[in-house]
Amino acid sequence: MKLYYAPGACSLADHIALIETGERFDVEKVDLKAKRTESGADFTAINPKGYVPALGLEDGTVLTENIAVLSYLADRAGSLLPDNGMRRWRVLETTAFVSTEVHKNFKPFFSPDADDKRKAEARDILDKRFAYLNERLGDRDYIVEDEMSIADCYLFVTLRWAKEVAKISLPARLDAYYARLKERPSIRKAMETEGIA
Ligand SMILES: N[C@@H](CCC(=O)N[C@@H](CS)C(=O)NCC(=O)O)C(=O)O
Repeated sequence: MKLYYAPGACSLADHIALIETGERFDVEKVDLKAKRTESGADFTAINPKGYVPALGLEDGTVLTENIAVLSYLADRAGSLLPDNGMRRWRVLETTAFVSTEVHKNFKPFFSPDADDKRKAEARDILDKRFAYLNERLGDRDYIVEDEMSIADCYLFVTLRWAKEVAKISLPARLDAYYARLKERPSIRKAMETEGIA
C-alpha cells in the first residue's frame, strides 16, 4: 500500500492509522500546489480530485476520502474500528463529525483569500465543536469509549491545526488529550516522517 500525503494535512490521520495497525506501507509526499508527487508523477492522474489522502492498493486501485480510507485501513487490519456493535457506529459517527463539522471549518485558515471576518466566524463554530468534544471526552483517554480508534487519529490532526494554525485555545481536557496523543509512538513516528515533529 502507498499513502499519498502532504505534511500535516488530513492524510496524517491515515499515516497514524497505518502505523497503529502494523501494516507494511510506503508513503509519497505530494506538492498540493503543483499537483506533483515527490517522484515527479502527476498527482491528478492518481487522484483526479487533486487532494490527499489517496491510498494506492496492491492491485492498482486508488481509494480516496478520509472516512473511507480510515475505515478501509481499520477493517483490513481488524483494529481501530470494531466489526460490529454500537461502538462501530459511534466511531463512525465521531469520525464523520470530525470530517464534516471540524475539519471543514478550518478551510478559511488554509485559504489565502479568507479575510479575518471569515476566520473569526470559523473560530466561533470551532469553539462550539471543541466544547462538545471536550464534554464527550470526559475523563477518558480516547474520544469513543476506552480504546484508540480512527476517530482519535483524525481528531488529533484537527487539534494540531487548532493549536498550530488557527491559534485556538482548546478546552482543558481536550488539550490534555492532545498532549498525551502527541507523545504516542505511532503519532511521533508519523510526524517525524512528515517532517513536522
Ligand atoms: N473530502 C476530502 C477532503 C480532503 C482534504 O481536505 N484534503 C486537503 C488537505 S487536508 C487537500 O489535499 N487540499 C488540497 C486541495 O484541495 O487542493 C476528504 O475527506 O478526504
